[in-house]
Amino acid sequence: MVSTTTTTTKTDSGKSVRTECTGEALDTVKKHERDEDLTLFGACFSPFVQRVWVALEVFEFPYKVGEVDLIKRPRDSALLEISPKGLVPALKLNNFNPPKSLNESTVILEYINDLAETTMGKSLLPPATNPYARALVRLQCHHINHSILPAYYRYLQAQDQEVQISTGKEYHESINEVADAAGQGEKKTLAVGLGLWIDGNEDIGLADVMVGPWLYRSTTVLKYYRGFELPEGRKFNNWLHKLLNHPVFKKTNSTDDLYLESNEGNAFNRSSSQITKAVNSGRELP
Ligand SMILES: N[C@@H](CCC(=O)N[C@@H](CS)C(=O)NCC(=O)O)C(=O)O
Repeated sequence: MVSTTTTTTKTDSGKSVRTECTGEALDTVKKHERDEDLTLFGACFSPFVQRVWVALEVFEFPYKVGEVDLIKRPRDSALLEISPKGLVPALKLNNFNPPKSLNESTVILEYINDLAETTMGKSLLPPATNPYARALVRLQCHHINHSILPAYYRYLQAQDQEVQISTGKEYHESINEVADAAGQGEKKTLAVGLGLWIDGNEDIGLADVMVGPWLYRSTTVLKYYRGFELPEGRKFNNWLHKLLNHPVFKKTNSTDDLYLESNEGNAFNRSSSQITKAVNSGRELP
């Protein structure tokens, strides 16, 4: 059920994004302060960064994590060198001379997964011997990037109550569709590698990593600012529980207050982020 609770019950206190992780995420940052072959440039509140961070933790690659102050970003030439649009996540590959870099969370995720497949035989995807199962997971990922994420931000930024209701329904629907796709994938292919959706499977998969940060923010940010409730049902609840309580997910999660505070600007549609501007002008997400 999409509640009609709106921002009218909340007051804009003018808060901005936070710049230091809290809770378990802070403990994880402290364990990754030494220089390594991989440096993750991130921001503590960013769901796109969390995707990449989760993958680094899944495969236990040695990495260093560095916080970027996105408000001061234009002056942060170190970030612009490795991420031309000034977006996080960005990954610096220090084992090349000179170092190379990557940006775009989906591309970085695929890179990390390729590294894991070639160096340790582990993967977030079904085995390469089942290309159809892999393709189904990639379809889910496509839906996450092209339907779920835009719907999430349209909903979070909507100020008018009617628009909040319609965008909330659209977001709810897009989550149901990814769950349906997971269910169909389960019927059509081997369950191996299809991630936490499969009963009894504890191995996190690519689609789990891709959508997890937004599902978590649905239970905190969207719940708080919009009264949003995720879809219900035994299978969905079981999936959500396994995903949000997965050790790698928890290790990269800050405390709820950080996400609520950092998203106040989005919820009152006054953030100066590239996502906010894109949504307001009807453009694709950056
Ligand atoms: N398509 C990009 C989106 C990344 C993105 O929008 N990151 C936000 C943080 S959540 C950012 O860096 N914002 C800085 C800005 O708006 O200038 C990805 O998947 O990596």
